[in-house]
Amino acid sequence: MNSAQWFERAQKVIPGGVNSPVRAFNGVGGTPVYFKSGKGVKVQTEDGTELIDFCGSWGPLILGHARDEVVDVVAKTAADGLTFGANTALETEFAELITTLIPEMEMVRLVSSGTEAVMSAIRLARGYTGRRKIIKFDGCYHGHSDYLLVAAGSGLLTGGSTSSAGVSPAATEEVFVAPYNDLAAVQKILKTHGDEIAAVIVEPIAGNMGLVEPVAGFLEGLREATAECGALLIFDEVINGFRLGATTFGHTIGLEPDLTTLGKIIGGGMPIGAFGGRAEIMKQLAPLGPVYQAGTLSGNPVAVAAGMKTLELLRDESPYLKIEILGKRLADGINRIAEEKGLNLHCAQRGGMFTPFFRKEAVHNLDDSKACDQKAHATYFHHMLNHGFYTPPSGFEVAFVSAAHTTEDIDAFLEAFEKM
Ligand code: KE4
Repeated sequence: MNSAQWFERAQKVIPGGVNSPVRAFNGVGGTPVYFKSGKGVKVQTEDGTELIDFCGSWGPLILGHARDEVVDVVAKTAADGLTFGANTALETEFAELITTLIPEMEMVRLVSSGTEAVMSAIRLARGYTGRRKIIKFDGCYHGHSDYLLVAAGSGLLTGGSTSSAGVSPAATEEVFVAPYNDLAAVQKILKTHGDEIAAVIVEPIAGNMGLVEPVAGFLEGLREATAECGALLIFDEVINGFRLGATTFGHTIGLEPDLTTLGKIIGGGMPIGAFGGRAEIMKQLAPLGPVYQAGTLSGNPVAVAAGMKTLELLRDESPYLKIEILGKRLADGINRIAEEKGLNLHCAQRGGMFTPFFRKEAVHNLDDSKACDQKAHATYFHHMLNHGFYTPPSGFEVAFVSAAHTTEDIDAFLEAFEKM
């Protein structure tokens, strides 16, 4: 069977044929590609084709597919037991590694997804401050817990809506939404509601409306404004964490949020999320404190083994300069070709993250991103796919260069792009 046949069969038993909406190709049209296997930068599909992958499972695969050391430790750990629902030495060693690499995290709690990490961090912020309301940013996506599905990014943008049915108004009444990079808008909300705000949550570098970097002073301003009114600042680093260095982006720029959420890379491809911060906040969590949070597979040994090995490899090999050089080569190449061919696009890039935006003007927020030509993005996506390159099937996502990519992969990508 090929991808089209699998997709037809899947739609009979899985809503939309997918286990996550953004995989449905609504943003680009056509039939989703079915992956069969992956190794390094290459994936084999159910159509008998081989693709060079620049989506990397939406971010976890900074070391590429099926890195030997990670697969080996997963196999070994699994042979000793898949889950215990009891404490293990490994989860303690993992927590020690995370809190060593992220000094701002005095304590950390493991969960099984980024959504769970953010949902738990928001509940903790509300419990710690005794306040209810939160501020988020238009186009930032923080997983699918009810109160964060307001003006969200990622898959909610390819479905045409940025809020979701089924979310009770009671949940969203407590959410203020400001444009990303608009510090004045946040200050205006805090002027009236500052003493009601439990937390401001932000993607320090936004990755769910395409790659949108913070303008100078934006994050620093959020830190100052939240400290002033007693709200907690939450950096959602599910994409950013361990992306540009073997730590958080907040630590890299010397900005300390009150809580940080993590996911993707820290699981090395297995289901893990985490949230952490100062001990005095984290100790509000059950069983020590009144904020309840739990999970059957939290700290699961197999997932922890994959994450631990991944972070150890990132700490020891530090592939970040190589990834930055390759990312820049790719973005500079796309921008050069766009200039030469008069294509209406520019490529944003930071480290291994990149997004070709189909408009010339810079993109600083969701309105800018939505003003891009999504039809042109779809044409780009399918052109690259037909030439053997897999990029995210949505213009509102970030593509990823990994440590497994080579200069040859980048140049081959650019050669194909040049044929647009
Ligand atoms: P998960 O629950 O999908 O592990 O993480 C939610 C999440 C939280 N915070 C940020 C900044 C995120 O980017 C995400 C999830 N990212 C999307 C893609 N940008 C996951 C892809 C999908 O939904 O299938």
